[in-house]
Amino acid sequence: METSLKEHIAWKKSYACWLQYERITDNEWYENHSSLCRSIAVIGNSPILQSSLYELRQGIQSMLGEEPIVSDKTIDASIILGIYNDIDWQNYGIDTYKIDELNDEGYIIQSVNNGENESLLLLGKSDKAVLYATHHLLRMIQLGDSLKKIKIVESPKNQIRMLNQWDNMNASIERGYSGQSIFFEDNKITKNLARIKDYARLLSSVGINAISINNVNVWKVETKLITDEFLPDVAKIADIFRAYGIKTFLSINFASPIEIGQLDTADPLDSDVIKWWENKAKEIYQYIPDFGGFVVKADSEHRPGPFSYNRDHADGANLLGRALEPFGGLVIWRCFVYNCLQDWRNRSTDRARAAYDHFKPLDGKFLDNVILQVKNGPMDFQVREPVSPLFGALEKTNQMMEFQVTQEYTGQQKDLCYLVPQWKEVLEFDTYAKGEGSTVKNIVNGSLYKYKYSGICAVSNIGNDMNWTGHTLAQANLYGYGRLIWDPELASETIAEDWIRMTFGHDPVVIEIINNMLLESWPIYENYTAPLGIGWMVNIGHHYGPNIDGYEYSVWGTYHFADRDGIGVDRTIETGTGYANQYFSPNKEIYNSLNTCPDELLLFFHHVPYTHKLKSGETVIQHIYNTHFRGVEQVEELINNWNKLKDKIDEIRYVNVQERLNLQLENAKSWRDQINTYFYRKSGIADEKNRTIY
Ligand code: GCW
Repeated sequence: METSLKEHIAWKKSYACWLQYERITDNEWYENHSSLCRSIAVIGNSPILQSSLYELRQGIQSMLGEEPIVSDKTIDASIILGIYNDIDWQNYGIDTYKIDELNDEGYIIQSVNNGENESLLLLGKSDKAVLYATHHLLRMIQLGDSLKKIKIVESPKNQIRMLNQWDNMNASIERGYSGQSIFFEDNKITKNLARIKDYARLLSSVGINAISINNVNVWKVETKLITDEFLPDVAKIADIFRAYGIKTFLSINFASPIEIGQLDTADPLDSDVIKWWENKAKEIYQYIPDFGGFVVKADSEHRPGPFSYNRDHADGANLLGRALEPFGGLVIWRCFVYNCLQDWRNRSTDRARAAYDHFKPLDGKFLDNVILQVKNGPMDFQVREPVSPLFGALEKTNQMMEFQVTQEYTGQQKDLCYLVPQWKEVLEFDTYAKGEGSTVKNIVNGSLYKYKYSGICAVSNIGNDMNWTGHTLAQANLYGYGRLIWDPELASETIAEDWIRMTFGHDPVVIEIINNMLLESWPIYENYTAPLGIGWMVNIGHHYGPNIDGYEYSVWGTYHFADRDGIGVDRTIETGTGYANQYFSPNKEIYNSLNTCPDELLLFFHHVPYTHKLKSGETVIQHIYNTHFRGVEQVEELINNWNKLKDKIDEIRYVNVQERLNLQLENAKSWRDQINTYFYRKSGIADEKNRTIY
């Protein structure tokens, strides 16, 4: 996006996201801390340590108004950074057991005696860890925390903390709602590397350590990203990310040997195909010595895969795993494999079952450097779904969670939907795979089954809009995703509050209003869209706005089965698709029984009459009316609350959110009216409160 300097300055706050580094106005804090921020010494040298120094200098200068002196003598420094191997940390009174506690990306921030003065020691297990410590310190300064007599010991809880870009080389972004790609334009890699560096800074500030830069649907040009036509430019992107501790991955086309290799097959057991991928891997690593590996969508939504050759997904993934193994590369193999040509007459097929049915039987057949990437729910990032039953079901196969930060089904960054509470619920879910306490967070952090590789990834929500995410408040989802997967114990409220303070400052009114708006937004969105876990009811293709029967009469078949008598999908063991049986006990029984199935997932598991009474005491039909009327009122309340901030927020960001809230209101009304009318006409049952139903 071309912008003039003037425009750029006006947009500065939108662009900076949570790295505003506003000048500190709290005089007391300044008095107490300015000497502590006076000078920096970095022990050791590496691109990542250079980035740490750069971030710290910039941040401190901007917040305290004076550029810190950089010294090569620790004795002169008020802030000392380095890797534990390079620093005599015992001299500073750091305990050995604390160092042992850290994982490779962990760090200690501690107040230490340094000659006459108190200094801050930022000690990392690796240079990446030093960078994270630096960001932690900068965050504390932004939040106005005390830096006196501190002792912080931190390690990330998840090993791989990744973002997937769904960017195409023509600059479009699949499911992107914030402009075009920052990586590609005109079927080439962008020359605007400065923006990519700014993205790397934002991501590293919340601890992201891996990224795949192109869409999992790999089309014609993108297939060539792994050829010498593009690898030199991919390497430039990898250099930028590397300096911020982030590994670069590419999505690949399983049919590459045919499309760019002149072979007539992509059969994973064919010796020419095997050789071809081995050579390909060698070539890639010549350009990018620490290349992360491949992300693969195969046999899914018409993309090629091993099924074409009567091979299974272990054959497919291991083909690539073997090729990458000598270089330490990983294969991230997606489990979003299902038959997208359904038939409504056949009640035994069920898209929700597909991932488990395909992958559970293959458990243990994958190589060590293959990781299965599983969407959080069995369908597709709906506002409400149960947790995918594959979590806990794979004992011998590395596994990783896939979330969607981009709001494909949750308002497309027109509607406000803070997703951290949803992700938290998923991570807290107890699968009972090895008895009580087998939570999803303990599966994806690798502790339950001792996976070699594991973690969390998510589809990114950024594009080249000046504010990155379209909706300014959607920045909270990107920030919150990083913070939550670093430490799933953090509360949604804490993450939101930190984000607000860093993004908008410390005015208590601003904090309270935005915090409430964020925390209420997911339930509000759920209120006015598809009820009780049924999902979908969206327009076909673009997935925004209501179209209740959109996918009901489509081969993609994500049904709700509403008729005049009732609604819902019977996924029980006795009379339904049997999906409930994929869970461990007692979840299996809880979902399977109408008596114990939680209200919010009722229609995902059961087909019930409209007069069925929920645990809340309401009937299904009355619940539908109530939530849909309520949802619109709640959006009106969001608007009223935002209006109170008019003089407290810069105009560009204020107006941006205001405009989106107005769009959200239109959307909510349209959902309310279509849903209410539809179900009134189907059921013939009137609203108890006699409100207007068209
Ligand atoms: O959510 C669906 C999207 C597709 C996407 C697919 C997937 C990249 O509607 O756009 O394709 O999932 O996850 O592969």
